Amino acid sequence: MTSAIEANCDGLVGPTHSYAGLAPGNLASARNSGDPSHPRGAVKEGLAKMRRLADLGIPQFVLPPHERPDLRFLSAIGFSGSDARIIETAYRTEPELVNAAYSASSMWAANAATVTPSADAADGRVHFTPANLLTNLHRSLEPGQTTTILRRLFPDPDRFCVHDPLPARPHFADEGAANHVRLCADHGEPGVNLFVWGRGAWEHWDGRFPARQTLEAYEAVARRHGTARAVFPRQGRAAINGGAFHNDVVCVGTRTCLLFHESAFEDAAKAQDDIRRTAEGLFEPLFVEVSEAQLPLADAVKSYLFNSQLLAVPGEDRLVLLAPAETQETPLAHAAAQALASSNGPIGRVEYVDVRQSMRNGGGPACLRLRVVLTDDELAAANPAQRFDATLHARLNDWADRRYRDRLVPADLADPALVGESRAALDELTAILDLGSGFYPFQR
Ligand code: SUG
Repeated sequence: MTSAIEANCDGLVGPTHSYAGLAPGNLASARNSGDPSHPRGAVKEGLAKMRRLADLGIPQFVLPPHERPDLRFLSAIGFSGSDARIIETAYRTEPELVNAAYSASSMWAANAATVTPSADAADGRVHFTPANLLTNLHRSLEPGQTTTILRRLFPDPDRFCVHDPLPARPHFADEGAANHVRLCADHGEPGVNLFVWGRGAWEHWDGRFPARQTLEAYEAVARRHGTARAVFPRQGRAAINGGAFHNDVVCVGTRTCLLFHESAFEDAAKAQDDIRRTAEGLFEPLFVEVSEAQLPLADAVKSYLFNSQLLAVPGEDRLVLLAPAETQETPLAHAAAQALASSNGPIGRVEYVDVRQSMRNGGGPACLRLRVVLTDDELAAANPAQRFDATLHARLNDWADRRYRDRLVPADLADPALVGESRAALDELTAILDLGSGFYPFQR
């Protein structure tokens, strides 16, 4: 057996974190649109979560934020002149486009890419496909920089293959690992890969909210990665209509355990059969279904119980559920979490974490991280300066104290000073994380 561990790569919250109501079907994003945000508080919440993981003995990496505002995007659509003039005219005439150009949405690293560990890939390398995120304008600005980021973190082409994103066509709408779950006996063992999709590319979609992931996108990812043991369950239509814009809002899985809400899959019985059959000879899947009676979908979406990180913690026999504080505060979700931990099932205990700034945009603990299963050699080949530990935590806290604003309101995005502040923060970060020269567009 190859020894491997599941590392987490968290997106660092950027200096322009804001609430702009940019994501239809994401109920929290709509609800909090226009509210003041707290970028410094947000980045520190994320850092504290990374620290918790690192302290539990789980390898943790930092993914740097993207350059925002994306002035290349604004100039591509006809705003010209100095940086200040671009911002000023765009904000006056098309504030929604400025909001998109400023979005710090790359923090939700579960959407950065879909990953196939070497144990499941035909050529024995770790494969990544950065998500094209084309359903939402602000997120469609991410794939290019995400590709650069992943190639910096995982540089050795003999071990890692960071593909280009899929073609940016609606047919191949792709949201990365937010709709992918890998089950296995142990991380280094062969796994079963669940690629959960919302709509078929040729199908007429008339749901209340967008279905962001197509089946065809995931088939293409599995094909180019050479992913073994792939199953393709369909997301529940009712779940999408109820605000589960990604499957990870209603489902999470680690090792042999798949925890999901009754509404997560269009046909839950078939999904379980397919998984069981594909896992035959490797492991016995443990399905933990939470019923609508126990936890109504609306409460699941409000509390983000299923957007917890389900962790195999070194030295602990059973899994740990790292849930958002909102789960603790939603009575039925709290009861469901307690019931999971007190039953004799795969989950041994629950911890709660405060990521409220991200939650207010619909991003829970699981949204903030990209999971990458790595063998010891692969782990050693990742950029060491991005490995999170107590020293990096202190450095980044200090950096955020000096570089981030405490508070941002929507009108602040019209302030041209924010462009320079944001660049200065990223320039300093480039050195801290050893990202190399010309990493961001403004540095080229
Ligand atoms: O794509 N929110 C993100 C949240 C992503 C959560 N990720 C996972 N579930 N894996 C989204 O909907 C809101 C931005 C705003 O409205 O300002 C936003 O993009």
